[in-house]
Amino acid sequence: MLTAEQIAHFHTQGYLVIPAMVDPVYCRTVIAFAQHALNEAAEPIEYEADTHYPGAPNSREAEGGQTARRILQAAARSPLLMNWARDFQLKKILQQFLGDSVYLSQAHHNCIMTKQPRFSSRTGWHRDSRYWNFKQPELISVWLALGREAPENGCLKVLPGSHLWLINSNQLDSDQFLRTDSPENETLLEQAITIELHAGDVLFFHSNLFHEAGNNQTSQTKYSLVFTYRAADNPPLAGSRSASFEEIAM
Ligand SMILES: O=C(O)CCC(=O)C(=O)O
Repeated sequence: MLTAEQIAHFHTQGYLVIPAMVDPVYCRTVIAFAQHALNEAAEPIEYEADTHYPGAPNSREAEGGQTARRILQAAARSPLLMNWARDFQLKKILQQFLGDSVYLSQAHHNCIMTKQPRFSSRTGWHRDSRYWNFKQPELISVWLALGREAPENGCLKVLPGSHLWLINSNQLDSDQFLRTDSPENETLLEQAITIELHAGDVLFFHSNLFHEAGNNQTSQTKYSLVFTYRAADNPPLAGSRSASFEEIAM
């Protein structure tokens, strides 16, 4: 169970890291699973080229265009991944934030994120909730580091407390990224902190928390397993992409 301080940290800062929550042996097994999926090009996969983010290849046909970014639909791929998505200890933690009845969304994240050395892109400051459609933008994503995550391989940065900020549309660009060229955002962006993780560390973050990540400048692929959860009384809006996959009760 989390301490009162950990719970308060999540509520005020919008994120919480639990170090060494998962056995590194499990992490290595998931990396091996991911490498096999990449070698087999086992769809569904999102490619760097699909994102059109800075640094991504221009198309799937361009040099590096076959570089994967996310191995999608992770939970349904194997009991290996589903077991962590529905882990008992994880459920107990999520219940402290979301109440007794917690659902795993298969429509969002639900992936092994890969950040590969040669063709990885940079992700600007954004809230995951920008394209998600739920009654409230109050979901929690659970980011399991499968290996070391540091600035040199493109780890996450977050703006602490930004899940509570009121942001005007003129502070965002047309894709709803926080504009880095806006004087209004200067003091906000100065508050950024880097989330360095080791294999087995778990980052919990609110779907309204602004976060960004750089590209991978090392020679090793970075892997993270990421799932998203909601409370029972926060269903996806009917007909939206958020409702397009069955949800799984924890
Ligand atoms: O690792 C990254 O590049 C960032 C991923 C991310 O922010 C997201 O998928 O929402």
